[in-house]
Amino acid sequence: MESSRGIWTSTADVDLLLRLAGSGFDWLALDAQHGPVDRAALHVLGRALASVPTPFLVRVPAVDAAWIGAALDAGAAGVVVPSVTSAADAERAALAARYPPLGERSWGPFAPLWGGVAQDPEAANELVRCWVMVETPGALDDVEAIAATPGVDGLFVGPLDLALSLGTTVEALLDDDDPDGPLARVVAAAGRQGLLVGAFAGSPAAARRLRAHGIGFLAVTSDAAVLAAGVRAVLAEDTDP
Ligand code: 3PY
Ligand code: MG
Repeated sequence: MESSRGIWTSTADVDLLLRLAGSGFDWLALDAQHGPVDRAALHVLGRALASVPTPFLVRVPAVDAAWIGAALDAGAAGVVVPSVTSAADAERAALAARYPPLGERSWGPFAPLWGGVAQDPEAANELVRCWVMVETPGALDDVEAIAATPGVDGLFVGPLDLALSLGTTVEALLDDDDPDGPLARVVAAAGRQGLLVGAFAGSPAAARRLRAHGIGFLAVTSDAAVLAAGVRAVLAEDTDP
């Protein structure tokens, strides 16, 4: 299990994002599926993050080659592709993340315009990470084929949508220790192909339960959650109003 701790962010505010980038997490995941991060915001955030060492991923809005290319052009170390329902979806995502001859990514990185250096296509193909989300019944049914898809580097579980679409709860999903249960199937499929396996946890308690399944690449919290927790802690400590 490759372990690392990331923070999931929805903000389009560049100053807040830079603070979070320097807060000790191993990586950030900018969520462009839910929230205000559109293509223009992504560009501004990518330019700001080019000046800090913390890598960022972009959760793109859908299986969308244009968005995948734009996220990587903006300097993302990888993409997290949601709502995948089949191995064919996974293949489309993987092809969009790599330049020819491995894929169909179009040339247009912004690093040189921002004072940096563009990775050459071969290096970019080597370094980029294409995470495919497993959060639908279709992806779960096809998980072995998805894991075997060339160019898919990791399986990333979305517990909220997976539970919703399976008609169960996140609690039940995380506590399911059946060796044929959904999380066990994802971990086994990833393991057979030597892939990374990650997930959105959202809280340290959920992260512990996901690690118990062998899932170590985790978005442990989110910008909204740390803000809410900070406010709660301050109000609880200040008992003398
Ligand atoms: C999910 O849990 O479904 C996610 O996509 C995490 O944001
Ligand atoms: Mg989801």
